[in-house]
Amino acid sequence: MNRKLIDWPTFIAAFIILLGVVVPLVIFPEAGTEFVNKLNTFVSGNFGFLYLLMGLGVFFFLIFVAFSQNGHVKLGEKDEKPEFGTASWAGMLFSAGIGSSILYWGTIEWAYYYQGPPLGIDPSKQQLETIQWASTYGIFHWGPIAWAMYCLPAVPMAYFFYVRKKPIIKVSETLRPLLGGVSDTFIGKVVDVLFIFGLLGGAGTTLALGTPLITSGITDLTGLEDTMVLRTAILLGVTAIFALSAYMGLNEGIKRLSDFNLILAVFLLIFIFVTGPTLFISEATTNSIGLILDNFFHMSTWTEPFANFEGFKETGFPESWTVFYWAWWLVYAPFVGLFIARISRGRTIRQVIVGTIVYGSLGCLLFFGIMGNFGLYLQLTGAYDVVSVLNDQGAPIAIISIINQLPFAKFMVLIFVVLSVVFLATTFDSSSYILASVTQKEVEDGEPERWNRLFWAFTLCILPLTLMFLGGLGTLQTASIVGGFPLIFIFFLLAWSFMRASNGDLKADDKYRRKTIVLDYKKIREKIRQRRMKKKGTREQYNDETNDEKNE
Ligand code: NM2
Repeated sequence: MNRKLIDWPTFIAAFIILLGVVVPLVIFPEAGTEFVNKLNTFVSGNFGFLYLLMGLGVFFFLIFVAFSQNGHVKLGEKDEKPEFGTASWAGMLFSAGIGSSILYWGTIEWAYYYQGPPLGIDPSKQQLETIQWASTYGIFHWGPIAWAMYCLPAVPMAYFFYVRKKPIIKVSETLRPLLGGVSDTFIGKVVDVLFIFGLLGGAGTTLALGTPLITSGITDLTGLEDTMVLRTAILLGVTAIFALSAYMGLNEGIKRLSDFNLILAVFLLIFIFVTGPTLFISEATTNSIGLILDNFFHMSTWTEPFANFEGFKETGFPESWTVFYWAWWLVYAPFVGLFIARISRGRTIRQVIVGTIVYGSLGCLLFFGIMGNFGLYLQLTGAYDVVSVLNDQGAPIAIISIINQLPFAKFMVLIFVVLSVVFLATTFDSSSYILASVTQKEVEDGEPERWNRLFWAFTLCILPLTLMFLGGLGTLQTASIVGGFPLIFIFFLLAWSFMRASNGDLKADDKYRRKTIVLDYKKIREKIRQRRMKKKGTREQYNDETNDEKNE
């Protein structure tokens, strides 16, 4: 254990911030909840549009970067090969950024939209529009804009780490071209730990959704009662798995678990696709792609501004769904960005951007298209009334009962439960890994200290667990979503800092190239001159010799 490697101010500040948020919630649960809820209503009610604009802005910014000169820049040496093959890279990226929530929302999100449709559609009529949007909107919320948000911090961080060769990936380091020496002060530390708080809340949301899902599955399989003890046992079991994976490191642990995760996920998806309504799933998913492409701008900017005028009724859909989702992706983004940066050595910036957005969105499209449309099909054909189960018994039971409609039901529920555990673990192992990296001054051989990884693995789990027991987990989630608000501005700074640094480097490169071309040109002229001289010399010699012959 090398204590010198730890960046103690950041480490301690991060820990104190976490305790500073969690302890008051435990001591003053009611006052804390009221305060945080008010803040949340204020932020998402008044600044929801900023989240939407940020999402759209980030997406177009990255497309611009990918296809500009900056996109050609290689993260590493010019002739370096990617550290991980594309399949492993895409798999790790997906497993880190996506947790068990995709199994949760992928299966059930449509049922919420089916009852409370978007875009001002009248919810009292179960019309075609309601159904198509129910099948589509989830794909949008887990689509290209969301993945662009994950990618934005990755690009500057990877750039500074691999191209400018800074020894550590940190937000403050990445902002140095703008902030200069301020990066080393208290403000730099605040920027570095801010995202840890957001991550804790985002992870708390993930755990709060994932644990009941896993317990419902286990209850269904074993007949055990869904109690707090069972939930705690499950959480500790999951923690043990991801702590081990983070402890073993990037290649031995995280990559292996992520490969396993993908194999299991592909099996589940293929099974549902083949044994379920294959044609319906294919058609509904294709239809959704068209709907999203047609309405991309409308969906990404829909703010319901005219609700409450002229008797239109406000649905609250944009705040409760799109803005909430963007905020949730946003609080995860610095961590996923750091992780993407870490695994992208040897790729070009364009490959990172296009790969993250395309593979990420495609992966989510498969989950939502296959699992969501399977549930929707059960509802529409009357084979199973998912909506009633959802309303009467809650989402986790509704989800497990959808899986129960598959052939070999119990076996598939088992696969679903194992997959939920692994999906949770693959998100948490990478977050512990990253938390350990940012609380160090330097990482030896690219890997942070093992005890540091374990420390964060347990912290990430124990704090939400405490709140789950004592109440206040919901408040923490809301708090993190609000707490992530400043990230909108940090995103802007990250983009700016990257453009400044990379344009500067490109210009310097250009000058160097031009200089070398001029130098080369000078060299060539010199060579030609020498050759001419030589020729002239030989000609003169020849003339001299022939003259001599003549004279003889
Ligand atoms: N996001 C992708 O719970 C999870 O699956 C982790 C959630 C931000 C909605 C990420």
